[in-house]
Amino acid sequence: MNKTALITGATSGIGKATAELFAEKDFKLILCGRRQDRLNDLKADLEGKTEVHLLNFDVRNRNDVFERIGSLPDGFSKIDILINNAGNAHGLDPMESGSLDDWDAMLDINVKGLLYVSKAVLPQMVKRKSGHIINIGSIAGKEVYPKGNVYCASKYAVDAINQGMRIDLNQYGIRVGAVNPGAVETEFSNVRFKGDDERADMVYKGFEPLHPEDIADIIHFVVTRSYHVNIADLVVTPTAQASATIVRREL
Ligand code: NDP
Ligand code: 8X3
Repeated sequence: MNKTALITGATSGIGKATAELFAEKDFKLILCGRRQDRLNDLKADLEGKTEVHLLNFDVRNRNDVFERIGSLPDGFSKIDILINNAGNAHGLDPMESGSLDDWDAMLDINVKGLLYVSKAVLPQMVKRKSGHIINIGSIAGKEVYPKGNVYCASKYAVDAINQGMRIDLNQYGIRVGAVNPGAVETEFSNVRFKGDDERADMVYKGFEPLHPEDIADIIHFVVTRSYHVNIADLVVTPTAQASATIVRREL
């Protein structure tokens, strides 16, 4: 059996694809999300390949985060790899008309949720002087784009937290790195546009976006380097995407 990985946001998109690939590669898995039916289905799919433990919590609920991660059963209590992936955009509106609820959601989930989960996992890594944390940022954490405002702010925060973690955890030999994707076709845009699936589909029209499996593959590459190699920060886009706003489409 390989190492144990805890993946947040495993019920969909990048997190789910990473869980599936890691199961193939014999990682023991702690899979997190809020949608229990999806967690159950994923466990049923992967259990023939590896050992899976499910944790249902909202990353915004700090008590639940600490309670769930703090009560892992013996076989899963040593976490080697933390993949801070849970997150989403909520809305795409200019600053003056953005919704406060959307802003709260993005900052509470993408920033504070990532911090809560990290804080719950870190003590054991610090004690062992080993561990690897992968933070899923975004191209939105490298470039601000029109109407991206608060989502971009949340991902710039992930970029800063990734750097801060790497600096502070250096003394413990804990590896820290970020993977920052451009456009990946997942449920991301369906969530951003609140169920307007037609608008969500338009985001990926006329070019081949990244697939969640592409990012899973890169995360797997990052965590399987020799211990002396730390991949600190990666930006990954579809070939058709040159920047957050420049995408070559053939419509
Ligand atoms: P999906 O919407 O497909 O998946 C998001 C995942 O996050 C789901 O598993 C969801 O699970 C989980 N999640 C959302 N909110 C919460 C919450 N409050 N508590 C716990 N879990 C939560 O999107 P992606 O796979 O695309 O997104 C994964 C990460 O990648 C995000 O951080 C996103 O910002 C980032 N990203 C995505 C890009 C893209 O183009 N798709 C590009 C760059 C970065 P559940 O609802 O079951 O809780
Ligand atoms: C997701 C990519 O460009 O929609 O983080 O912000 S983008």
